[in-house]
Amino acid sequence: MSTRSTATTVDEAPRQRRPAGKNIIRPYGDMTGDGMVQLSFTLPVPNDKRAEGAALQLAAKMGMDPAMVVHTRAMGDGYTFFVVYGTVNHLVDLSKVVVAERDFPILAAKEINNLVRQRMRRKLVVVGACIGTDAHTVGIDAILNVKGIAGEKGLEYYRELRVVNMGAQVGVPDLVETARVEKADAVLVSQVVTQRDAHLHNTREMSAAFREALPADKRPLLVVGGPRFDEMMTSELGVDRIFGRGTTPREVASYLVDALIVNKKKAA
Ligand code: B12
Repeated sequence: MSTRSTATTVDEAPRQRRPAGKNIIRPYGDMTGDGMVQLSFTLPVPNDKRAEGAALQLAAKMGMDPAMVVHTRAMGDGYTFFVVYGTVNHLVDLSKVVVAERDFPILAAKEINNLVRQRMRRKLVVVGACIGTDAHTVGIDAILNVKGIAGEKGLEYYRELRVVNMGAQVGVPDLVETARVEKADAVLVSQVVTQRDAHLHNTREMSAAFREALPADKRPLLVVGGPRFDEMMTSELGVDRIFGRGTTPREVASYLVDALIVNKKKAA
């Protein structure tokens, strides 16, 4: 049920304010529908008047007109951080917005435990890790560790789940081997660093390694998460599900029982 999650921009709007229609909207800054947006970026120039001019030129080329530089800060030698505030003329057509909808119910911990106990008759095994050089474990720990996040306990809290958390900077061969030895039902991988698309390369490497190492019926459910993933990219990355920022452990536990027990809809 995956289609790309972009807000579609449509035709250029006339400069004057327009009443927002039911589906057509524009940004709100000082007054409804005034089209005002705020943008931040860094340019490789020292923080001076010329830098502000350069920021305004960029803003104008991006369609912000008029635009104001409302904040500048030197970022070390020869770099300046800007916040620019200005008007854009694009409209958003809400009827054309497509996102990855949640297609499973959120269950209570008790229901999750009951489903695992009654239908699997053994513990559901989850192996988690941050792979590649990524050492950002806070996200995966929030999902796996008892302490959890946002008032929800992590997967370790669920009596019928067995969690193996491999921690940071785990190599893909190690992950595959651990998943095999532990007989993982699901592998949960976190990728936070996105420089040079590292999260995409690492995820593709991981899913290819599982496909190579294990036949389809022995392969665990492959789940990745991190704040900058496009949740629509599951098939491109060869994984069953992608979770983005703000994910909670109960959402993940509910997905696991839905995919592994209720609907058995492993796809990757
Ligand atoms: C804390 C932090 C660190 C800590 C990490 C400590 C640790 N043990 O995790 C330290 C100081 C070590 C660190 C180091 C670095 N960091 Co850092 N770090 C951050 C910071 C401030 C917060 C990240 C965080 O903890 N978020 C809170 C968690 C709860 O959120 P989350 O990760 O998004 O997880 C949620 C969801 O995404 C999802 N989720 C995440 N993973 C998974 C997995 C699964 C399976 C599922 C289902 C869900 C899921 O669920 C979670 C809960 O809702 C961010 C900036 C920011 N404000 O986000 C930068 C940031 C991520 N770091 C960054 C960078 C560049 C680095 C360094 C390269 C800096 C350097 N030059 O050394 C190093 C890299 C180290 C490495 N080898 O990875 C950049 C990444 C930029 C990019 N485009 O990739 C950021 C964005 C800062 C920035 N604006 O530049 N960092």
